[in-house]
Amino acid sequence: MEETAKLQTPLVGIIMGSDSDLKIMKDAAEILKEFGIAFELTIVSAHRTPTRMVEYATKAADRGLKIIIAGAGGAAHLPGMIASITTLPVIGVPIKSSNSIDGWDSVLSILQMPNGVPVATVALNAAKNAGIVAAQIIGTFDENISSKMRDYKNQLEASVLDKVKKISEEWTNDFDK
Ligand code: RP5
Repeated sequence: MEETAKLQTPLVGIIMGSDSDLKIMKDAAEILKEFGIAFELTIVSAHRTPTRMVEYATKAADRGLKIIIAGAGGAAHLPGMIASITTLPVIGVPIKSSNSIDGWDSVLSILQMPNGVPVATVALNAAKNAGIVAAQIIGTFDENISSKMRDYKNQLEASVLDKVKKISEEWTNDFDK
């Protein structure tokens, strides 16, 4: 499955402001690999490589990307600036980075976009969820991915029910009787 994801034209662009974001953003890449969705991953910095940022956002749709996942921390302008240029949906990942005060700076910079230029913002450091949202969007036009998403959700449910059983064996629980 992973090999397929590498050979196909990427559908999801994962970008981040710095290589220091990779420890978080790799979670988006890993879940996309699990779903067998082709992606690319690179650094695009709004502040340090503004020309590259404009070029990336301008060419993204024509290159075949369907969704951009953009992660940044601190004065996290990358997702919003990408969203201001491209017509593709942008999923923003706020990162608690070395220049973050407490993570709220990253969250609010990405979340509080003006009307007309949304960034679909996930929780702090939640790159895995960004990958899942991207897979869900692709699932709206790819039945194979939609079916994998159903399996994924079934697995989540099964793992919790397994824990319910284990806890019930040790503690009292009237609800499931
Ligand atoms: C942001 O500044 C990056 O997205 C990163 O989260 C943060 C710190 O970058 P480095 O100083 O570690 O390169 O633009």
